[in-house]
Amino acid sequence: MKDEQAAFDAIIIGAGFAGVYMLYRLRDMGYNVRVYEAADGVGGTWYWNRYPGARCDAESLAYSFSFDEELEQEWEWTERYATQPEILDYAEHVADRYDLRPHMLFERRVTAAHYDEAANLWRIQTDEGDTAHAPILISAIGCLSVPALPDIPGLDDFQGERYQASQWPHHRVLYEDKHVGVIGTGSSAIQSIPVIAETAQQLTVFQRTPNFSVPAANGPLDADWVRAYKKNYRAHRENYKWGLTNSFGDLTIDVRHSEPVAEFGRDINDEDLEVALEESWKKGGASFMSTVMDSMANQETNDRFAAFIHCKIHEAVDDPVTAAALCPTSHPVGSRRICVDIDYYKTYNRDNVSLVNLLETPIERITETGIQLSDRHVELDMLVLATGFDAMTGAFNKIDIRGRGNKALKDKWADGPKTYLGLMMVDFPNLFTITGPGSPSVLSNMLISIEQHVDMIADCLTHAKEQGAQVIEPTQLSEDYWMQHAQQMASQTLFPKGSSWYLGANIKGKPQVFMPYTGGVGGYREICDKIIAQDWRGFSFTAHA
Ligand code: N01
Repeated sequence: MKDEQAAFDAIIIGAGFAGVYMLYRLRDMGYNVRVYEAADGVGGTWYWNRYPGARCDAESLAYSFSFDEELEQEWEWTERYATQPEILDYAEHVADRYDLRPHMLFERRVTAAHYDEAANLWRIQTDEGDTAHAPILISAIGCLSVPALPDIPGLDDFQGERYQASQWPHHRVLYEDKHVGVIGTGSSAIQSIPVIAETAQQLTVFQRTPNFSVPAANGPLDADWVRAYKKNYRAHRENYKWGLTNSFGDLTIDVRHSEPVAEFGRDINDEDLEVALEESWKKGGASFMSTVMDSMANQETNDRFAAFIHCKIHEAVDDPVTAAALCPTSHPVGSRRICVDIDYYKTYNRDNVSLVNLLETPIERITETGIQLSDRHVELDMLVLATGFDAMTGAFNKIDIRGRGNKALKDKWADGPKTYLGLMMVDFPNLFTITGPGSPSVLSNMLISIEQHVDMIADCLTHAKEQGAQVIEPTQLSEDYWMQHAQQMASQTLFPKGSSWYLGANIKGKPQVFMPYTGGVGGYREICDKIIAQDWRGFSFTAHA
């Protein structure tokens, strides 16, 4: 089936969790909707990221939809942190349970989206030649969906098996009897390294910048515990929405368990902090960072967290040189997304695993048979690239998006993304960006942020209808204010010190602007709710002439 000049009430790009829920809401509102998806199935990030060991670093019971109490009661998660296959099953279950697939076209990559001002329509094209239009266009393209290839000479010369973590093949990849090399030590690598190490003959990890990682303390979920938790699901969900237990959720029934032990690092002495961090470390998960509330705002507090993790790395890794190389010193803890691992550091004690510190022996080039370092050649049968993404703006730049007066989004964002609330943009009327740059998105549990944005978009469309308006757009003043506010908020944190993908620092030539909103899901929701209560302050709703 192919769409030719097909007319819809709304077009959604992407069938990940954002696209799925947006479709569910709009169909319920009586909209005729089409979803275009590049993959041959739903799931978005969980469709593509099939690398070994891939699992969520937010807890399953929190990283799931809350919009339907029956759905949340009936779905059974098996582990504290769900694996990629289980999350993909869940996404497929949701699509089937609500009969959403008939509205989706798969294996269609939207290549262009142009706003036709005279008709007040978004006209889209796909790589399969589909053409369609709708007054409303919704981007659900994900924040981390465009892989970044490393800029290393000779990358295509390699004659062995080569895989990209975020584009992992669907067939089974075998490591037995193979010399495997992994480039990168971000979340994807840190999850896959312990799994590859189990069967590879030899695994060599090529590390440029070490990352901080905390243990997941993963395990099967206890049925009685889950039953008790689900009795209070509504209350837990409410907490997550407002960030009361921090955005990563909480696995204890007693929500107080995860409350910070101090607001400021200065209020807690070294001994007490050590005890508190030890308890958080044992408990596992990224909520380790909220043991003291100013860990991401105060360098001294952060340094104490860093020192604690350095000790843990030295405790876990037998070889002191390897341990020292694994200790991050170039950035504050959490300023690059903290990793959550299962036995990552201990993996370096295996006889078949070695670490190459690229800061000492950089890669000169990739060869037909391996990697040429400054001092030696490492022979490889398989190369795994876990080298990250062109985050947050990369997926937008892949589409030729044009607004009023044929203005290209690429030009508007030439110095960094500009949005109102991460949700809409001046000169791009009726284009909504779910978890776009300028919203909490990647700094939050994505499911919480997705639901909030989708509900807000649904309310916004209802409001426009009630007003008799067909054109929705933020004002220039509100967009400028939001960008200024978001940058100011970020500057009060340690995040910008991370030289991370949050800033676009991992992509050559990309403008360095801190992209996600650092005010937290609760603070952000409060602002959005106020804006709505004040008659959608900062948005203009006009009739199409
Ligand atoms: O990517 P990354 P990722 N030579 O950008 C290295 C989410 N996620 O896919 O830092 C050598 O973090 C690079 O080194 P450096 C999560 O939000 C979530 O791992 O540039 N190395 C770095 O070590 C996460 O933060 C889950 O010096 C090169 C690595 O590649 C985000 O995705 C799981 C290089 C890239 O790390 C991205 O994580 C996985 C070169 N030329 C991912 N180029 C969950 O659990 C790059 N590197 C939900």
